[in-house]
Amino acid sequence: MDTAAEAGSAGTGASARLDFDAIVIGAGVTGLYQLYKLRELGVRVRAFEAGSRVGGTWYWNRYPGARFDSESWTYGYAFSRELLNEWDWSEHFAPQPETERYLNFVADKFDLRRDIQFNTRVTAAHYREDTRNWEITLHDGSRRTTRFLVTAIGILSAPVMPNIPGVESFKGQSCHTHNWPKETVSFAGKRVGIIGTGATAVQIIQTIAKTVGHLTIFQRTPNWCAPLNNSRISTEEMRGIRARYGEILARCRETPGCYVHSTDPRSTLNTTPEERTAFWEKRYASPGFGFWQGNFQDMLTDRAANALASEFIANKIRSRVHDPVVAEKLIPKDHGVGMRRQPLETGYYEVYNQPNVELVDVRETPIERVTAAGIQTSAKAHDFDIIIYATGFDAITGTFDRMDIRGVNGLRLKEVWANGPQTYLGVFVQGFPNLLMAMGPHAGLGNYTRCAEYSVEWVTGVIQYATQRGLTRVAATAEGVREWTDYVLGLGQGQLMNETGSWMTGVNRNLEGKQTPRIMRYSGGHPAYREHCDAVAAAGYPRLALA
Ligand code: NA7
Repeated sequence: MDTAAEAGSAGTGASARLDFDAIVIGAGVTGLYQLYKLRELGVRVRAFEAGSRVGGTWYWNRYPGARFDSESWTYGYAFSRELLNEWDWSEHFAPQPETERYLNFVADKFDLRRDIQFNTRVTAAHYREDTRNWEITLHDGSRRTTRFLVTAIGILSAPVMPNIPGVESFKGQSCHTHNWPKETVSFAGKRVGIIGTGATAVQIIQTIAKTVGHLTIFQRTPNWCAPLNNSRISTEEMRGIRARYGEILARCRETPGCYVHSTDPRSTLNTTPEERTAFWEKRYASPGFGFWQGNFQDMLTDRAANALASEFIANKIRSRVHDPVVAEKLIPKDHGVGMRRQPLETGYYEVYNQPNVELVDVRETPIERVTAAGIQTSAKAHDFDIIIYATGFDAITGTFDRMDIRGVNGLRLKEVWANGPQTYLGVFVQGFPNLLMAMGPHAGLGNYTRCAEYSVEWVTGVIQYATQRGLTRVAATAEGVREWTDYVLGLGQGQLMNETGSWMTGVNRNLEGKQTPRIMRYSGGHPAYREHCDAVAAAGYPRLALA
């Protein structure tokens, strides 16, 4: 359906006078499928995307070494058997260019681009109670009206630069990893500084270390990294994967994080030291998130169990890094293994054995400022040609906060969530009718596409239910939000991950008000999340106010 004719018409009470029935913000993994599903429903829909092409995370994060940490063949969309049949993955953990190609292939196959407006950032979204619709403002000041507004904005799409003075004064090349340039950046012979040692930094460091002239890594908090154990997928192997897609996807549906990995039912301390060492050796040598998602069931809840698993990894680091002083610096001391999202690596620790690589512990020698020539710490001046900011994101709620989202009576979403997200099922917020968050805070989170597909289908179900019945106002109730929020906060208690500062608990030390961990995710496992949401849909959405 051509929507151009409707665009620009003034929003009034009748849906036909609104520009769209539904607007989707974002054309990444979630937004693409959301657009597909809403189009299938026959509603007038348009997606707005800040990037110049589809892909979201896989469009922006084009830094060297960016790749999956989830098995490629568990990450692709499952909704189309034809798509599963047509796409071959070349590696068990595909690099970013391949994933970006995949998402473009999906956009082509389903002719999605004709309903996406690219290079368009949504800056504001205001709800109008009199006409029960949303009016969104684009970066050029123009506006569009819609009955339903669906956010598909990801959880890691608001990059944050470090709060270090002088960042603008650097005369060389520099950028945040999220905003990596499309042109190839050459590191050969260059003096490079990188700030950060999260999952992103680990991928870049191990990649550019192969060609860089000199690399200085500024580390504040080390992370517990485990080997990715990636490999190529032969044609024959891909054929086998394709034949097993049914089984693979069924397995992903059963595990808490929608990965192929699931925890071992044993408790760590009920095993002998020999048994657990053998088990961990196996996990350490296996591909993907095995050590994090496939460990003993108490690894992320029992401190003693966690300490033993941490010591196992610490010894691996000691055995791989030649200089014992450097090795100790690379071993986290303030949190245990798996309490933050585990970075996966390929030769990361060996990088520190290279003579042209230097580790700077910024807790010992803090960065004082960025200068025209490089980075000045309390100990010395480091001169660079390139500075990379692998400093992370204002995760989960940050992208919402960067838009001016206002609900009933001008209520600001940022203020409603000032003390942490409050949602109904991670989809609705009280006071924001007709706003649906695909992959919102407090929803089930894990292997991203697996969770996003479910989220999109559930959101689509609500819109279908409303449109079929001529309902024009779908709103969360106070009880619904209170019950869900209390339930999610209760579930998260006792999870060591929720006590640790990281993007997963909404902590970003560069941002005011984001210094202490909060429960940002539903932690009851995706199967239970789906069961809950399915029951709500089957009962006709009892905790929503429908009119
Ligand atoms: P992360 O995991 O949030 O990592 C950001 C890193 O940047 C982390 O090591 C931070 O140290 C460091 N950082 C941030 N600001 C500073 C300052 N001012 N000084 C020194 N170091 C700083 O983001 P990533 O992009 O690596 O990964 C995000 C997710 O993307 C990842 O988990 C995957 O799911 C994909 P800190 O730990 O705060 O001390």
